[in-house]
Amino acid sequence: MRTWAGVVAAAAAIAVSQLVAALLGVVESPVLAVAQLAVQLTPGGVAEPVIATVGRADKPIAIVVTLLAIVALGAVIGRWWPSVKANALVVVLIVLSAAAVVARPNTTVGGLLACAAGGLVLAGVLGLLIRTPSTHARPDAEDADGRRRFLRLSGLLALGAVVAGGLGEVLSARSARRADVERARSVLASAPGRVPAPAGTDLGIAVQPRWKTPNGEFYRIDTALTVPLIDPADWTLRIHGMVDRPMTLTYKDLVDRGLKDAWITMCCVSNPVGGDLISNTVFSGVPIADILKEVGVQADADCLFSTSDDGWTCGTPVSALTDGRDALLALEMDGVPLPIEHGFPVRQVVPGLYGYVSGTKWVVDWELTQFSKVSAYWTDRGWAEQGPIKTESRIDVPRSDVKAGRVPVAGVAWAPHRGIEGVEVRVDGGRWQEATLARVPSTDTWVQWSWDWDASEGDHVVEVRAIDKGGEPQTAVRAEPIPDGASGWHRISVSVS
Ligand SMILES: Nc1nc2c(c(=O)[nH]1)N[C@H]1C(S)=C(S)[C@@H](COP(=O)(O)O)O[C@H]1N2
Ligand SMILES: [Mo]
Repeated sequence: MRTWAGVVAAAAAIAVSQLVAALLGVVESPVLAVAQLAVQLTPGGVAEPVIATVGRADKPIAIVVTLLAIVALGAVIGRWWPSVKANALVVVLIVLSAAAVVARPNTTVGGLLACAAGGLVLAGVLGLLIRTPSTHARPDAEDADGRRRFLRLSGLLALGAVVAGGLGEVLSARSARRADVERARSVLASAPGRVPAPAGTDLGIAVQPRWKTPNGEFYRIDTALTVPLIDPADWTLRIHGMVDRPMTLTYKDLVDRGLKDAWITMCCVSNPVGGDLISNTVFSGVPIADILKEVGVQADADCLFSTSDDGWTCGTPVSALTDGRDALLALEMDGVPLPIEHGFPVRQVVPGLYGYVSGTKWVVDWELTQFSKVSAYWTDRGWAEQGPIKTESRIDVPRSDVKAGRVPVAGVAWAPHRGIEGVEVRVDGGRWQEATLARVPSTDTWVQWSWDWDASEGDHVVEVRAIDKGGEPQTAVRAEPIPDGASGWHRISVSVS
């Protein structure tokens, strides 16, 4: 009974804190702040396999685990109620959630009030429930009347919690804010597919992913449980640190400079061999090199340390931003303003570097500094400071078992900014055979390849490897994504009948 009372009290506390947060216009409620902090405190070695297995479900899972943890804590507090211990735990819960709120960027007093409200409701509901006869005077006695009263009361409270929580969701400052930002996004110039994919980039093989990834299929990786919602009119990028002329840019400043289009393949360092955390599209933005020239980067600054609106950080080598490659402060992808999930209003994209060291979404702050003085979100968690994308190749076709005879084998290969010179395929460890390559507009994108296989009946293993334009073959050495990206040949097993 006490445990149940604790559960109900915790549910009521969560609901009320959500409601208070919504009423006070808090964009990130205490529950979300706690979940986000838990994500941040998860060591890289744990995060990596979790992301690899659950993929995009990582965000709802983090929130559900947080809710369950709070409810479990409520159950413990209920068991101990009333006691000094139980009260102390309530205080601990308030302090911890308040700490989580404060630890997040954009903290408001409303968030702290929502924490306090949650704690008070927890204690209040327990006080109410556990004073009822069935749990107070003789908890084990068969006091049917008291029992019924307890159930009715806790049922009512549980219902109230659901209603309050639901109301909080409806009133949620977040959904209103999201609608505002979507509106702001929709009035910006937009021409989906404005830049068509260059001719010959697609081999046109059925079931193979297109060379240009549609925005809706572009892979997504970030630590944001709820995405930052930024009105472009409010967006600024503050540039400071080891520069001669610090400055702050607005969205309009970028638009006024004119946008450059560049086809860029982005890849996540967590992409396993054969994985799909890689996509290709045309980004439009202002060359980062131009902006760095304007602010005057000091000679001994080797790192652009960028911070997003949600506090995520990233260290990018200044050399990769100023060596002439199409490193962009991007406003658009595939002709439309960045989708909110992909960094609206402004993000970075740098050809040749994994996203964790280059692709800051919702970027708001640039500090020119030195790698020896800073450490970024993922380097803090065991990933390498430098993250050039490794040469890799993947087999996409065939996807299932095939009939004997002529079988198209096809996929993609990439060595962004070095470029792909050739792709080779072999069957059952035999001789490497040269695949045909599709065209590409630059060295910055992946390239489609295909090879015709005269398949004989039986079980076969097909393998692929790429050679970059420097003549360097893709390594056969298997490496896990941690610390600087997976390597090894992708192989598939095919049954031919
Ligand atoms: N603000 C922010 N930017 C971020 C991240 C993040 O967690 N937060 N993740 C990075 C990583 S690890 C990758 S691989 C790319 C992914 O970009 P996408 O989601 O648009 O594909 O974004 C990068 N930028
Ligand atoms: Mo990533």
